Amino acid sequence: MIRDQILDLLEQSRGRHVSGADLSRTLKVSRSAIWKQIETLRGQGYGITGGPNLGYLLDSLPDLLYPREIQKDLHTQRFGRQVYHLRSVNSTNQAAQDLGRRGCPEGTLVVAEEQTAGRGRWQRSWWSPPEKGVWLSLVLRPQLAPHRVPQITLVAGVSCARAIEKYLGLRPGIKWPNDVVYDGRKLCGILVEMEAAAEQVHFLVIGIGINVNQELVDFPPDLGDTAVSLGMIAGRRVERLPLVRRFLEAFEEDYDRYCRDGFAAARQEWLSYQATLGKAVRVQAGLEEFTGEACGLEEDGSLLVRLSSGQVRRCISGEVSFIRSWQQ
Ligand code: BT5
Repeated sequence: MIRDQILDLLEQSRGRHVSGADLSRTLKVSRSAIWKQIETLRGQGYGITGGPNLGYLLDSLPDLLYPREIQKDLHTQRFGRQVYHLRSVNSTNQAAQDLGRRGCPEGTLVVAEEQTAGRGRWQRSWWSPPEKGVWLSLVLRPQLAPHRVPQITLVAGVSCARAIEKYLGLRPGIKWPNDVVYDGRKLCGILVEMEAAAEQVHFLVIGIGINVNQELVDFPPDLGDTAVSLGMIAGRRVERLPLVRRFLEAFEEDYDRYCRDGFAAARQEWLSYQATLGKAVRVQAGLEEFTGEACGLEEDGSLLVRLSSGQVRRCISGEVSFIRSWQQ
């Protein structure tokens, strides 16, 4: 695309003006066509100074998750090779589901600056204010039986924690099954949705929401005590693009290993980040609710909870909340 070619040329000569005539000659389009594209790029947030006579200089890049910017320095084979960027969408999971049904390739990424109806599990909502976080979904097509899908949630949680650690040097924890937390506050949520027949997954949509640059005062009152952003932890503004790239790289690696060798390696990593075991918990699983001590992670990713009777319950899915004591 001509706009990308203009950006490439401006980037290659950073610090030096590139004349409209040079751009027009190299790209074989008129100078007025160049000018029009420059105006569009400015509208997209690229800081381009100068003009047709002075030449053009690229001063600054937008802090937006444009496909071109994500793909720069992205070391993946499939994840994020096709990117749909949306300024605003109801839910990136919804958009990715639509693409999945239309047969998009594995690794197709939908990323939005804002979600107006971001969703969590069980019809809960996910607060996704404009440009403050990473709200993305990936379409995956694993050869997998539906009952193994919850393991992918754990794999994605590990990848997310690993990406954050690699990028910022902060070591988050994972609360079973899908919350990436820091000091007990929720930093990131993961929602895996599937389209499947009885024995075989058609495709999965993995939705990830990471709070990045919200400040405490930005959070709605009901999240103020339970949520946190990377910026609040790091004490500075955090760039979102490298985080998206590190996540895609970590997740592609972990997902490929999972598909090839099974869950064991991800389980070990999950255990190294876990922030659940040894704690008193209340588990809500469907209509059932019970309390106990989270005491282990099964080979298949289920959580083990020891009840006060000594009996150990296995949870495949459910909501875990921490409580003060389970021996009431
Ligand atoms: C989750 O659900 O944690 C999954 C969230 C997945 C969000 C991503 S964003 C991209 C993709 N597109 C979507 O539409 N969704 C995915 P759950 O475990 O049910 O937690 C939901 C609960 O977390 C809510 O009921 C709130 O209490 C809390 N919450 C909502 N927004 C939050 C936020 N930004 N930060 C921290 N906690 C939040």
